[in-house]
Amino acid sequence: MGYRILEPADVPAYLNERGHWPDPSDIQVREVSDGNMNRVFLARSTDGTRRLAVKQALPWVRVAGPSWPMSPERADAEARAYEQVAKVAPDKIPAILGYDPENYALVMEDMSDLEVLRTLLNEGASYGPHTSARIGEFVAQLVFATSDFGMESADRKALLAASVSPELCKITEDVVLAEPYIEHEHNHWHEALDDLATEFRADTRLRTEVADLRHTFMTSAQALLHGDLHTGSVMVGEREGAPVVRVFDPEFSFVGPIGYDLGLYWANALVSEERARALGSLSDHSDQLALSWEAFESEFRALWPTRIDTFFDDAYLDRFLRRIWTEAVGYAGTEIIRRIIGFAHLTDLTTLPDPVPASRRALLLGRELIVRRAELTNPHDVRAVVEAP
Ligand code: SR1
Ligand code: MG
Repeated sequence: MGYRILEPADVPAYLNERGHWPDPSDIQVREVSDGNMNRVFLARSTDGTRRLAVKQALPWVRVAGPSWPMSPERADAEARAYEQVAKVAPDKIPAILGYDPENYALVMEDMSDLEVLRTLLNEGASYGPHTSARIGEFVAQLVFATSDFGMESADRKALLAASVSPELCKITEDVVLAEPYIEHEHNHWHEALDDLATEFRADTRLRTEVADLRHTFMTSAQALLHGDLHTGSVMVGEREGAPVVRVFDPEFSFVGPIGYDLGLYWANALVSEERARALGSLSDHSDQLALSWEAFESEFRALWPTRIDTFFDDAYLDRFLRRIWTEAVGYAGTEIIRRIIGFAHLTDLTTLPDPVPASRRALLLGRELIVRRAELTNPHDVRAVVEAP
Protein backbone atom coordinates (compact mmCIF):
# COMPACT_ATOMS: atom_id res chain seq x y z
CA MET A 1 0.00 0.00 0.00
CA GLY A 2 2.96 2.34 0.60
CA TYR A 3 3.57 5.13 3.06
CA ARG A 4 0.39 6.89 4.19
CA ILE A 5 0.17 9.65 6.76
CA LEU A 6 -2.09 8.47 9.54
CA GLU A 7 -4.94 10.58 10.88
CA PRO A 8 -6.65 9.72 14.18
CA ALA A 9 -9.55 8.10 12.27
CA ASP A 10 -7.10 5.75 10.49
CA VAL A 11 -5.52 4.43 13.67
CA PRO A 12 -8.14 1.78 14.65
CA ALA A 13 -7.94 0.00 11.28
CA TYR A 14 -4.17 0.47 11.20
CA LEU A 15 -3.66 -1.16 14.60
CA ASN A 16 -6.04 -3.95 13.67
CA GLU A 17 -4.27 -4.63 10.35
CA ARG A 18 -0.92 -4.69 12.09
CA GLY A 19 -2.21 -7.28 14.55
CA HIS A 20 -2.12 -5.01 17.60
CA TRP A 21 -5.86 -4.56 18.19
CA PRO A 22 -8.44 -7.34 17.83
CA ASP A 23 -11.62 -5.23 17.97
CA PRO A 24 -11.29 -1.96 16.02
CA SER A 25 -14.82 -0.94 17.03
CA ASP A 26 -13.73 -0.65 20.67
CA ILE A 27 -11.04 1.96 20.44
CA GLN A 28 -10.75 5.65 21.24
CA VAL A 29 -7.91 7.55 19.62
CA ARG A 30 -6.50 10.97 20.42
CA GLU A 31 -3.57 12.79 18.97
CA VAL A 32 -1.02 14.00 21.53
CA SER A 33 1.75 15.23 19.19
CA ASP A 34 3.94 17.52 21.23
CA GLY A 35 7.56 17.39 20.01
CA ASN A 36 8.97 19.33 17.06
CA MET A 37 9.18 16.43 14.62
CA ASN A 38 6.49 13.72 14.66
CA ARG A 39 2.89 12.75 15.34
CA VAL A 40 1.82 10.61 18.27
CA PHE A 41 -1.56 8.97 18.83
CA LEU A 42 -2.86 7.25 21.94
CA ALA A 43 -5.39 4.45 21.59
CA ARG A 44 -7.44 2.96 24.44
CA SER A 45 -10.32 0.53 24.76
CA THR A 46 -13.49 1.76 26.46
CA ASP A 47 -12.65 -0.01 29.72
CA GLY A 48 -9.03 1.21 29.55
CA THR A 49 -7.54 -2.28 29.83
CA ARG A 50 -5.91 -2.07 26.38
CA ARG A 51 -3.76 0.98 25.67
CA LEU A 52 -1.15 1.65 22.99
CA ALA A 53 0.77 4.54 21.49
CA VAL A 54 1.53 5.01 17.78
CA LYS A 55 4.29 7.35 16.72
CA GLN A 56 4.67 8.23 13.05
CA ALA A 57 7.42 10.23 11.34
CA LEU A 58 6.16 12.75 8.80
CA PRO A 59 8.07 13.67 5.63
CA TRP A 60 8.74 17.10 7.16
CA VAL A 61 9.50 18.74 10.50
CA ARG A 62 6.06 18.76 12.16
CA VAL A 63 6.28 22.22 13.70
CA ALA A 64 7.60 23.78 10.48
CA GLY A 65 5.30 21.93 8.04
CA PRO A 66 6.06 20.87 4.45
CA SER A 67 8.28 23.93 3.94
CA TRP A 68 10.97 22.04 5.94
CA PRO A 69 11.08 18.57 4.33
CA MET A 70 12.70 15.79 6.34
CA SER A 71 12.96 12.13 5.48
CA PRO A 72 10.68 9.95 7.62
CA GLU A 73 13.54 7.43 7.68
CA ARG A 74 14.42 9.01 11.03
CA ALA A 75 11.89 6.50 12.41
CA ASP A 76 14.25 3.71 11.28
CA ALA A 77 17.00 5.29 13.41
CA GLU A 78 14.63 5.45 16.36
CA ALA A 79 13.60 1.80 15.99
CA ARG A 80 17.27 0.75 15.70
CA ALA A 81 18.20 2.71 18.81
CA TYR A 82 15.39 1.15 20.83
CA GLU A 83 16.61 -2.28 19.70
CA GLN A 84 20.11 -1.55 21.02
CA VAL A 85 18.92 -0.08 24.32
CA ALA A 86 16.54 -2.98 24.84
CA LYS A 87 19.59 -5.28 25.04
CA VAL A 88 21.23 -3.38 27.91
CA ALA A 89 18.69 -1.12 29.62
CA PRO A 90 15.19 -2.46 28.84
CA ASP A 91 13.87 -1.01 32.10
CA LYS A 92 14.67 2.54 30.97
CA ILE A 93 12.76 2.71 27.66
CA PRO A 94 9.13 2.12 26.69
CA ALA A 95 8.20 -1.39 25.57
CA ILE A 96 8.26 -1.44 21.76
CA LEU A 97 5.55 -3.67 20.32
CA GLY A 98 6.30 -3.28 16.65
CA TYR A 99 7.92 -1.17 13.96
CA ASP A 100 6.38 -0.67 10.52
CA PRO A 101 9.16 0.56 8.20
CA GLU A 102 6.73 1.09 5.32
CA ASN A 103 4.80 3.71 7.29
CA TYR A 104 7.66 4.81 9.54
CA ALA A 105 5.45 4.05 12.52
CA LEU A 106 6.33 2.61 15.91
CA VAL A 107 3.72 0.95 18.09
CA MET A 108 4.70 1.13 21.72
CA GLU A 109 3.62 1.12 25.30
CA ASP A 110 1.28 3.98 26.22
CA MET A 111 3.10 5.90 28.94
CA SER A 112 0.31 8.35 29.69
CA ASP A 113 0.35 7.22 33.34
CA LEU A 114 3.79 8.87 33.49
CA GLU A 115 4.64 12.55 33.02
CA VAL A 116 7.16 14.29 30.81
CA LEU A 117 9.98 15.44 33.08
CA ARG A 118 10.02 18.96 31.61
CA THR A 119 6.28 19.37 32.23
CA LEU A 120 6.65 18.34 35.85
CA LEU A 121 9.64 20.60 36.42
CA ASN A 122 7.82 23.52 34.81
CA GLU A 123 4.97 22.91 37.24
CA GLY A 124 7.42 23.24 40.15
CA ALA A 125 8.14 19.57 40.92
CA SER A 126 11.53 18.42 42.12
CA TYR A 127 13.55 15.65 40.45
CA GLY A 128 13.70 13.36 43.45
CA PRO A 129 16.67 11.11 44.13
CA HIS A 130 16.24 8.68 41.21
CA THR A 131 15.70 10.51 37.95
CA SER A 132 19.15 11.89 37.15
CA ALA A 133 20.89 8.80 38.49
CA ARG A 134 18.82 6.63 36.13
CA ILE A 135 19.69 8.96 33.24
CA GLY A 136 23.40 8.70 34.03
CA GLU A 137 23.12 4.90 34.14
CA PHE A 138 21.11 4.87 30.91
CA VAL A 139 23.82 6.77 29.06
CA ALA A 140 26.59 4.57 30.49
CA GLN A 141 24.78 1.32 29.65
CA LEU A 142 23.96 2.35 26.09
CA VAL A 143 27.32 3.86 25.24
CA PHE A 144 29.49 1.21 26.85
CA ALA A 145 27.65 -1.56 25.01
CA THR A 146 27.96 0.21 21.66
CA SER A 147 31.55 1.41 22.05
CA ASP A 148 34.74 -0.41 21.09
CA PHE A 149 34.94 -1.44 24.74
CA GLY A 150 31.63 -3.30 24.77
CA MET A 151 31.29 -4.54 21.19
CA GLU A 152 33.37 -6.74 18.91
CA SER A 153 35.19 -4.65 16.34
CA ALA A 154 33.36 -6.05 13.28
CA ASP A 155 29.92 -5.75 14.91
CA ARG A 156 30.68 -2.20 15.87
CA LYS A 157 31.70 -1.25 12.36
CA ALA A 158 28.39 -2.71 11.15
CA LEU A 159 26.48 -0.72 13.80
CA LEU A 160 28.35 2.41 12.84
CA ALA A 161 27.44 1.96 9.18
CA ALA A 162 23.80 1.11 9.93
CA SER A 163 23.42 4.10 12.24
CA VAL A 164 24.59 6.78 9.85
CA SER A 165 21.84 9.40 9.94
CA PRO A 166 22.93 12.30 7.75
CA GLU A 167 19.74 14.39 7.79
CA LEU A 168 19.22 14.31 11.53
CA CYS A 169 22.89 14.88 12.27
CA LYS A 170 22.79 17.85 9.92
CA ILE A 171 19.92 19.34 11.94
CA THR A 172 22.08 19.18 15.07
CA GLU A 173 25.20 20.38 13.27
CA ASP A 174 23.22 23.38 12.04
CA VAL A 175 20.56 24.32 14.60
CA VAL A 176 22.63 23.46 17.68
CA LEU A 177 26.23 23.81 16.61
CA ALA A 178 26.31 26.65 14.08
CA GLU A 179 23.21 28.77 13.44
CA PRO A 180 23.01 30.56 16.83
CA TYR A 181 26.47 32.02 16.12
CA ILE A 182 25.65 33.38 12.65
CA GLU A 183 22.77 35.31 11.05
CA HIS A 184 20.17 32.71 10.10
CA GLU A 185 16.46 32.82 9.34
CA HIS A 186 15.81 30.00 11.83
CA ASN A 187 17.05 32.09 14.74
CA HIS A 188 14.75 34.16 16.90
CA TRP A 189 14.96 35.59 20.40
CA HIS A 190 13.32 37.99 22.82
CA GLU A 191 14.08 41.54 21.75
CA ALA A 192 15.58 42.31 25.17
CA LEU A 193 18.31 39.77 24.32
CA ASP A 194 19.39 41.60 21.15
CA ASP A 195 22.65 42.73 22.71
CA LEU A 196 23.71 39.21 23.74
CA ALA A 197 22.67 37.64 20.42
CA THR A 198 24.78 40.25 18.61
CA GLU A 199 27.67 39.83 21.04
CA PHE A 200 27.67 36.04 20.60
CA ARG A 201 27.75 36.34 16.82
CA ALA A 202 30.77 38.62 17.07
CA ASP A 203 32.61 36.54 19.68
CA THR A 204 35.40 34.84 17.70
CA ARG A 205 36.70 32.89 20.70
CA LEU A 206 33.24 31.45 21.32
CA ARG A 207 32.83 30.62 17.64
CA THR A 208 36.13 28.74 17.48
CA GLU A 209 35.22 26.69 20.57
CA VAL A 210 31.81 25.86 19.09
CA ALA A 211 33.55 24.91 15.85
CA ASP A 212 35.69 22.49 17.84
CA LEU A 213 32.62 20.91 19.48
CA ARG A 214 30.87 20.79 16.10
CA HIS A 215 33.79 19.01 14.49
CA THR A 216 33.94 16.55 17.38
CA PHE A 217 30.22 15.90 16.89
CA MET A 218 30.87 15.23 13.20
CA THR A 219 33.87 12.96 13.63
CA SER A 220 34.00 11.31 17.06
CA ALA A 221 32.24 7.98 16.57
CA GLN A 222 32.55 6.80 20.18
CA ALA A 223 29.22 5.07 20.76
CA LEU A 224 25.53 4.98 19.87
CA LEU A 225 23.82 8.02 21.38
CA HIS A 226 20.23 8.91 22.12
CA GLY A 227 21.03 12.13 20.29
CA ASP A 228 18.38 14.44 21.79
CA LEU A 229 18.40 13.68 25.50
CA HIS A 230 16.57 16.72 26.87
CA THR A 231 14.01 16.73 29.70
CA GLY A 232 11.22 16.44 27.12
CA SER A 233 12.65 13.02 26.14
CA VAL A 234 12.23 11.60 29.65
CA MET A 235 9.08 10.38 31.37
CA VAL A 236 8.88 9.82 35.09
CA GLY A 237 6.36 8.54 37.58
CA GLU A 238 5.59 5.62 39.82
CA ARG A 239 4.36 2.13 39.07
CA GLU A 240 3.42 -0.29 41.83
CA GLY A 241 4.99 2.04 44.37
CA ALA A 242 8.39 2.13 42.63
CA PRO A 243 9.90 5.10 40.77
CA VAL A 244 9.92 4.77 36.99
CA VAL A 245 12.16 6.65 34.54
CA ARG A 246 11.75 6.08 30.80
CA VAL A 247 13.85 7.66 28.06
CA PHE A 248 12.06 7.95 24.72
CA ASP A 249 12.30 9.59 21.30
CA PRO A 250 15.80 8.49 20.20
CA GLU A 251 15.23 9.50 16.56
CA PHE A 252 18.43 11.60 16.54
CA SER A 253 20.40 8.49 17.46
CA PHE A 254 23.76 7.98 15.72
CA VAL A 255 27.28 6.92 16.64
CA GLY A 256 28.82 10.07 18.08
CA PRO A 257 30.58 11.67 21.05
CA ILE A 258 29.26 10.39 24.38
CA GLY A 259 29.48 13.84 25.97
CA TYR A 260 26.70 15.04 23.68
CA ASP A 261 24.01 13.02 25.48
CA LEU A 262 25.20 14.06 28.94
CA GLY A 263 25.62 17.68 27.88
CA LEU A 264 22.08 17.89 26.55
CA TYR A 265 20.63 16.58 29.79
CA TRP A 266 22.75 18.94 31.86
CA ALA A 267 21.80 21.96 29.75
CA ASN A 268 18.12 21.28 30.18
CA ALA A 269 18.57 20.73 33.92
CA LEU A 270 20.48 24.02 34.18
CA VAL A 271 17.82 25.92 32.24
CA SER A 272 15.17 24.41 34.48
CA GLU A 273 17.22 25.61 37.44
CA GLU A 274 17.18 29.15 36.02
CA ARG A 275 13.41 28.94 35.72
CA ALA A 276 13.09 27.81 39.33
CA ARG A 277 15.47 30.54 40.48
CA ALA A 278 13.40 33.17 38.63
CA LEU A 279 10.23 31.90 40.31
CA GLY A 280 11.86 31.58 43.74
CA SER A 281 11.15 27.82 43.71
CA LEU A 282 14.60 26.20 43.67
CA SER A 283 14.49 22.68 45.08
CA ASP A 284 16.93 19.90 44.15
CA HIS A 285 17.89 21.44 40.78
CA SER A 286 21.48 22.12 41.77
CA ASP A 287 22.20 18.41 42.45
CA GLN A 288 21.25 17.03 39.05
CA LEU A 289 24.42 17.50 37.04
CA ALA A 290 26.52 15.85 39.76
CA LEU A 291 23.99 13.04 40.29
CA SER A 292 23.83 12.13 36.61
CA TRP A 293 27.61 12.39 36.13
CA GLU A 294 28.36 10.29 39.22
CA ALA A 295 25.88 7.62 38.13
CA PHE A 296 27.30 7.66 34.60
CA GLU A 297 30.90 7.41 35.80
CA SER A 298 30.20 4.74 38.35
CA GLU A 299 28.23 2.58 35.88
CA PHE A 300 30.86 3.02 33.17
CA ARG A 301 33.64 2.08 35.62
CA ALA A 302 31.61 -0.93 36.76
CA LEU A 303 31.32 -2.10 33.14
CA TRP A 304 35.00 -1.46 32.33
CA PRO A 305 36.31 -4.87 33.57
CA THR A 306 33.99 -6.51 31.01
CA ARG A 307 35.67 -4.70 28.09
CA ILE A 308 36.49 -6.75 25.05
CA ASP A 309 39.75 -5.05 24.14
CA THR A 310 42.09 -5.05 27.13
CA PHE A 311 44.75 -3.02 25.35
CA PHE A 312 42.71 -0.15 26.78
CA ASP A 313 44.08 -0.01 30.32
CA ASP A 314 42.81 1.66 33.49
CA ALA A 315 44.87 4.78 32.90
CA TYR A 316 43.18 5.10 29.52
CA LEU A 317 39.77 4.80 31.20
CA ASP A 318 40.58 7.84 33.36
CA ARG A 319 41.67 9.79 30.33
CA PHE A 320 38.61 8.75 28.34
CA LEU A 321 36.21 9.75 31.13
CA ARG A 322 37.94 13.15 31.46
CA ARG A 323 37.46 13.70 27.76
CA ILE A 324 33.77 12.79 27.94
CA TRP A 325 33.33 15.15 30.91
CA THR A 326 34.99 18.10 29.19
CA GLU A 327 33.07 17.63 25.96
CA ALA A 328 29.80 17.22 27.88
CA VAL A 329 30.38 20.57 29.62
CA GLY A 330 30.91 22.21 26.24
CA TYR A 331 27.85 20.58 24.65
CA ALA A 332 25.77 21.69 27.64
CA GLY A 333 26.78 25.26 26.82
CA THR A 334 25.81 24.91 23.15
CA GLU A 335 22.43 23.40 24.03
CA ILE A 336 21.62 26.23 26.44
CA ILE A 337 22.50 28.90 23.91
CA ARG A 338 20.62 27.39 20.98
CA ARG A 339 17.48 27.02 23.10
CA ILE A 340 17.41 30.80 23.66
CA ILE A 341 18.66 32.41 20.46
CA GLY A 342 18.29 29.54 17.97
CA PHE A 343 15.32 27.78 16.32
CA ALA A 344 13.72 25.62 19.04
CA HIS A 345 13.11 27.31 22.38
CA LEU A 346 12.22 25.85 25.78
CA THR A 347 8.93 26.33 27.60
CA ASP A 348 10.98 26.43 30.81
CA LEU A 349 11.89 29.99 29.82
CA THR A 350 9.18 31.04 27.36
CA THR A 351 6.39 30.52 29.90
CA LEU A 352 8.01 32.64 32.60
CA PRO A 353 6.18 35.91 33.33
CA ASP A 354 9.42 37.69 32.41
CA PRO A 355 11.77 35.32 30.55
CA VAL A 356 14.52 37.90 30.15
CA PRO A 357 16.56 37.77 33.39
CA ALA A 358 16.67 33.94 33.45
CA SER A 359 17.47 33.83 29.72
CA ARG A 360 20.33 36.29 30.15
CA ARG A 361 21.79 34.30 33.04
CA ALA A 362 21.46 31.08 31.04
CA LEU A 363 23.08 32.54 27.91
CA LEU A 364 26.06 33.81 29.88
CA LEU A 365 26.34 30.46 31.65
CA GLY A 366 26.24 28.68 28.27
CA ARG A 367 29.10 30.78 26.98
CA GLU A 368 31.18 30.11 30.11
CA LEU A 369 30.63 26.37 29.83
CA ILE A 370 31.84 26.39 26.25
CA VAL A 371 34.88 28.62 26.50
CA ARG A 372 36.06 27.47 29.95
CA ARG A 373 35.23 23.78 29.64
CA ALA A 374 38.86 22.67 29.88
CA GLU A 375 39.32 24.34 33.27
CA LEU A 376 35.98 23.14 34.74
CA THR A 377 37.09 19.70 35.78
CA ASN A 378 34.28 18.51 38.05
CA PRO A 379 30.66 19.24 39.08
CA HIS A 380 31.82 21.66 41.83
CA ASP A 381 33.60 23.82 39.26
CA VAL A 382 30.47 23.97 37.13
CA ARG A 383 28.36 24.80 40.20
CA ALA A 384 30.64 27.73 40.99
CA VAL A 385 30.00 29.11 37.49
CA VAL A 386 26.23 28.59 37.79
CA GLU A 387 26.12 30.36 41.11
CA ALA A 388 28.44 33.23 40.22
CA PRO A 389 26.42 36.47 40.41
C1 SR1 B 1 14.13 21.23 13.55
S1 SR1 B 1 14.14 20.39 14.93
C2 SR1 B 1 14.66 21.27 16.26
C3 SR1 B 1 14.89 20.42 17.42
O1 SR1 B 1 13.81 19.56 17.73
C4 SR1 B 1 14.29 18.31 18.16
O2 SR1 B 1 13.68 17.90 19.31
C5 SR1 B 1 15.79 18.49 18.33
O3 SR1 B 1 16.13 18.96 19.60
C6 SR1 B 1 16.07 19.50 17.29
O4 SR1 B 1 17.28 20.15 17.48
MG1 MG C 1 12.27 14.69 20.20
